[in-house]
Amino acid sequence: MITRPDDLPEEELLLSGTRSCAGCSMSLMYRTAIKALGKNTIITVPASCLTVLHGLYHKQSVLVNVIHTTFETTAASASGIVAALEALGLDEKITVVGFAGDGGTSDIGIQGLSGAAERNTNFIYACYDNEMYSNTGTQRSGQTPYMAYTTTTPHGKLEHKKNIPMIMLAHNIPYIATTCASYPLDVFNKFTRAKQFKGTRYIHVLAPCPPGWGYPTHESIEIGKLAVRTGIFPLYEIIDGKMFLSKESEPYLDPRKRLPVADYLKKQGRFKHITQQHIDTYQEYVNGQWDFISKML
Ligand SMILES: Cc1ncc(C[n+]2csc(CCOP(=O)(O)OP(=O)(O)O)c2C)c(N)n1
Ligand code: SF4
Repeated sequence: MITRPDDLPEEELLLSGTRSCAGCSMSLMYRTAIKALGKNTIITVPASCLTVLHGLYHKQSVLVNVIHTTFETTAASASGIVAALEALGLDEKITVVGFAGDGGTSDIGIQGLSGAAERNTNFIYACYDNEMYSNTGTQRSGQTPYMAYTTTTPHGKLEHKKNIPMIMLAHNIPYIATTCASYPLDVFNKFTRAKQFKGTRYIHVLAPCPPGWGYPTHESIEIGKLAVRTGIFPLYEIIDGKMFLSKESEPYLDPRKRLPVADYLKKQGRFKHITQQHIDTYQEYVNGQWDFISKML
């Protein structure tokens, strides 16, 4: 486990000049995640902003092997790669990773993901969660939070987020973690830890998106930290079914230490239409989420 930015490997596997937007926290997170994964990795990526980040053949922005697959097939594609590596006797040497957005994970890709997890396929599945279908102009996904504006929820989404890490927990897989692009050391450590397990490992990364969420490009890191400090996005690991709160989130088990959810919501254009009643509902939801977590610890 590393504790200082200086401890991150110096070699960059994500090259400068990607095609992601200014201030994209997904690209920052990806830079750190692939440092942890290393060059002996095959990543399969469905249609998403991450496809765009990689660039167009024959110019590419990464030094790891990447396969672009169709929107719904991330986990199925990873299962095929794992089977091929096993047949070639290379499965101990090469890490297979499915890396998808929240739409590709919690909506269209969930069937393949559930099947692969049920088989305990030997791969890491990482979902970067920008809470909408960003690549196609910000439509609602199952991960879009309550009351957020998207082009398909013009008055705000009426439902709360789908809890994908808990759905993954129901598959009895050995490793589950949540992390956030604002905490690169946590991102690095969780991808490194995931590599140490065999079977299906799932990492859910909150990745703020300036154009989709409606805040200035230089605020991505602060917005992600506010998601953690308000308790909206708890950071934890679940190892063989046992939950461990990460140190970034530990203080917020105590409700008095959590910042009010309004501190987070009011900084983002996607919530600018919300009323005090919505904020109260949001706060109750977050408090309930922590009651649930405290029972799991
Ligand atoms: C079957 C299918 N339906 C729709 C699309 C169009 N499409 C491409 S990327 C995308 C959005 C992906 O959203 P998400 O998985 O959340 O990743 P993000 O764009 O946010 O990075 C959509 C709808 C497609 N490529 N294939
Ligand atoms: S739309 Fe959002 S997630 Fe996609 S590249 Fe731009 S900032 Fe990143």
